[in-house]
Amino acid sequence: SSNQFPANFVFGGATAAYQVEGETQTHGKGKVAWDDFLKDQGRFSPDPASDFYNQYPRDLELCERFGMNGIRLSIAWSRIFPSGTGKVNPEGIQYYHDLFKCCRAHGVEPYVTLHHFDTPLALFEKGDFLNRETIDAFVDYATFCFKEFADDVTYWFTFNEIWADATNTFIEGTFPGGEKANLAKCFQCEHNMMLAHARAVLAFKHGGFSGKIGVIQSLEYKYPLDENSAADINAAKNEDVLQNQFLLDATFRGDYAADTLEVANRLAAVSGGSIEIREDDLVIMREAAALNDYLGVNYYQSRFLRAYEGENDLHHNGTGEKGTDRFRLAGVGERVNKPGIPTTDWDWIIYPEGLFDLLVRIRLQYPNYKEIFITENGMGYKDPFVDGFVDDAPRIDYVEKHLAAVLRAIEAGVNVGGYFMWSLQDQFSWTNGYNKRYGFFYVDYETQERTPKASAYWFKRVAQTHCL
Ligand code: BGP
Repeated sequence: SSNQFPANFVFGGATAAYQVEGETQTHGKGKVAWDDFLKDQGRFSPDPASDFYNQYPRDLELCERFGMNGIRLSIAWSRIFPSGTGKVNPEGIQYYHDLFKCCRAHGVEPYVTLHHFDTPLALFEKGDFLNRETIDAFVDYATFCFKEFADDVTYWFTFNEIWADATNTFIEGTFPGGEKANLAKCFQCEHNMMLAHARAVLAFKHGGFSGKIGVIQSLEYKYPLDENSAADINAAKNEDVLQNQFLLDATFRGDYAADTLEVANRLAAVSGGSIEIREDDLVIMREAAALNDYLGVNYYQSRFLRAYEGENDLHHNGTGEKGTDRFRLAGVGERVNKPGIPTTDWDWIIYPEGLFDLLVRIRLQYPNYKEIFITENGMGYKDPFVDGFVDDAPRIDYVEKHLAAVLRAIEAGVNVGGYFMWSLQDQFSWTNGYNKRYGFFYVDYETQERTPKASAYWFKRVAQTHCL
């Protein structure tokens, strides 16, 4: 089997505005729900994070030095429209022009996400994407960016991880305004965000902008714990529809297959609700489905499911104390691990085979997909800083195995255009703070000093030789 990536394959690191920029209350930026949520929680602050607002020239110089030809960035909606709609903030607009120009100067192509968990507070308070007004506002904001940054940006993504936004808000309850086990709201949020995606795609394509556009989904392969148990198979299917198939159908079909709808409606009813899907929505979504230029896949882990009919029992391991995570959702299933499969300190299952299985599945189930970018993949690790260096061998091992899975998928006929490790530099993690590090570049949060880790040197060789 080949260990060679295609000649035009993109190698890069990923970031998100709120997780790297800092300066969350300055330079005219409007508030997001996270600001007060984190303050009230009192565990950690999003300021200064990796101070990317000021440090980006250094980080982009590092990208160039370490062989990367791409970077994932997001625009903070509330830096452009502080209240979500209406008046713009010229300083925020100028900041992104400067940032994109600096990317070009270093030969690093920006892949830009419009929304990465950071709806402006004014819209969040009115119901976020459960309120259809937010959809209109998002399309206006997206269209503004397509025009304003037409000369700076070629590659767009509408949303980052619709599933993560929906489940962390409505099932796990770890994001602002969080509720637990509300399956109906989770599906409604997914549908409304996919409608917003579809409308933004149409605005882009009908507006005659050049460049490409797609959406980023976070996918996990769902395996039944016991392949011979009908109940476990059903649990795996439930979770698959919740996280994967509902969103992939919306992306590539523009509507929902009969088996998708059957599961979605049944699960929504478990929490006493229903999903509103209008016929007009599907007309828009079907048109957009044919126009996606690519799909971004964020992949960290897969799941083994067993049937579960007890009480809801959800506990998020947000501290890195191994073995504390629990996900048992009545009527859906229970996530368990298979003996012998390694996990991280945050109980994330390390299973590169799942990435291969997912990529092949997309090719088979959604043959109109065109191209896939791995827009996030990486390993949260405590990264001991010893004698001025971080030897993150477990991360290298993790990335190597996942890149090997990508190569196997390419051999199996899947069109994968690039890989962005999460994350470029160490950054703030929404529900874990700062001890869960992911970066190629170690960040000393006191001094904002960057130190390339062993993984950065390893990745440089892969990126330069295109060879694993
Ligand atoms: C994805 C998000 C990122 C990032 C990453 C790691 O869900 O798109 O924003 O945070 O996961 O997750 P965590 O920070 O929870 O470890």
